[in-house]
Amino acid sequence: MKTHKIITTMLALMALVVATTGTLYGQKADNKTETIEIKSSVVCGMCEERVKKDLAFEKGVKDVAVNLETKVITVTYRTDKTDKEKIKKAITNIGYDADDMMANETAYEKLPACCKKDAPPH
Ligand SMILES: [Cu+2]
Repeated sequence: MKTHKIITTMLALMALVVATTGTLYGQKADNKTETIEIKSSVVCGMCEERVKKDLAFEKGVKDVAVNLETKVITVTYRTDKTDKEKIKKAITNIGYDADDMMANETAYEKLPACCKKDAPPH
């Protein structure tokens, strides 16, 4: 009977340790995010959808917002998984400028005409 109680207590303590460690680790990972703003060349809602969809698959990216008026892409990412340069590169590979980085030419050519830089606002 006594042994049983000790084992139960030990199991309970172990569960507590695991739970606590898990929580601490989770918080630590959550704290390692950064939000950046990247000036881009998005034109319309299609661009917005395209950028959001493609960046969602990019490693470490947690959240993407596109402001079509200011042409700024706001990205929240995990600093332990990726960095600003990689995200900018990913944006250029979709066919859009990212700050000082120019859009990948091949990707840009594949964009519909309405989504190109020189397209009138619509
Ligand atoms: Cu577009």
